[in-house]
Amino acid sequence: MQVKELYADEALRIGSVMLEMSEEVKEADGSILVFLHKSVDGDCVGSACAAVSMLKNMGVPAKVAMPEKLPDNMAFLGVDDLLEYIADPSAEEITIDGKKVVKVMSVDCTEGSRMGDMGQIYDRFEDAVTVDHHEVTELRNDRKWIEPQASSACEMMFYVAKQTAEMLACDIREVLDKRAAMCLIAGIVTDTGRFTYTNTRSETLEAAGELMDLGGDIMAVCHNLFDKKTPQEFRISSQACLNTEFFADGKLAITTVSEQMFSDFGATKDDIGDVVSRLRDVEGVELAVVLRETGEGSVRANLRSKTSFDCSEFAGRFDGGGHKRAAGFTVSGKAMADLKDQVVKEASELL
Ligand SMILES: [Mn+2]
Repeated sequence: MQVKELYADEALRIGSVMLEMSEEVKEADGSILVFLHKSVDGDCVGSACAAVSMLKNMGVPAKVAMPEKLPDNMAFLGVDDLLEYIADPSAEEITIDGKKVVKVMSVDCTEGSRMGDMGQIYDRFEDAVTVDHHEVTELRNDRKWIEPQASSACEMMFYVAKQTAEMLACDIREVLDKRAAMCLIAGIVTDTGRFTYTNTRSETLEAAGELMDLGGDIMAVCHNLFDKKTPQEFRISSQACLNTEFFADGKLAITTVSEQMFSDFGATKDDIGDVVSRLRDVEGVELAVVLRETGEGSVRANLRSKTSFDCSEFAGRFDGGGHKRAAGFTVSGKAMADLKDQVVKEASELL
């Protein structure tokens, strides 16, 4: 089956599952929470906000269950009213706007273990509706659309919105408003690295084109998510680049960012977000790795590869995951220098 037809079928299926779910929730006078992964990015925030806004347009109270604060560079999306920060995820009954949460959805991730504290809530529901483009081997069922060929969860959500509008025989704007279009384009731009990664397909560009017509502003997204730099972001990322070491005949580039560096520069993890792709862009580099101390006694690794190295498989060795060209993992109870040595040794054998 052509990818496009596949998208259409699956998007239609999920659109009708969402409609069905919203009817059930209306009857129960309840609400829906939409979950996303920890270390939030443009794609999970964009697809979650679009899903919430679609559900609201279907007439049900819905919110995004945020595992952490929204990064400052996403403030331009203006989505604060769609986000819920749940102080006690272990509480027996979770309510939003006074309505009990009776159904859940997840976007850009499938497993509760990737959702931080919010996973405690998500894992209580067995019938979550899911839209995800990460490779997962299990956890598939007829309420989940998992499409590793899609560039982003946002691209998938766009096709869901499109098919839902078709099903309701209404204008897509009634399902997906201008703000939601902006959110979706933000995720597509993020996960395709502004349409430069190999996950950019013609379907991706078609979706982006239609989203532009619906009010999605690619220029605003690129400026806010990529080009705009605070002075501390500029300085710490430059320093991280300067500290880079090369191994395996220049095929492996690796740098580390310590807690000390973060405090010296007055910077946070969001300020080094683009370092790993800058390392990967260096001629001859196949695998780029950024290790950073999280401040919680663990070290986070971000991996990017250029053409052949399977980052997802490598991250799997450390209980992490992701995609072939971009993945990550977190290791606790190991010094960053030791983890670096281990990564250099094991990755060099594969390069
Ligand atoms: Mn994604």
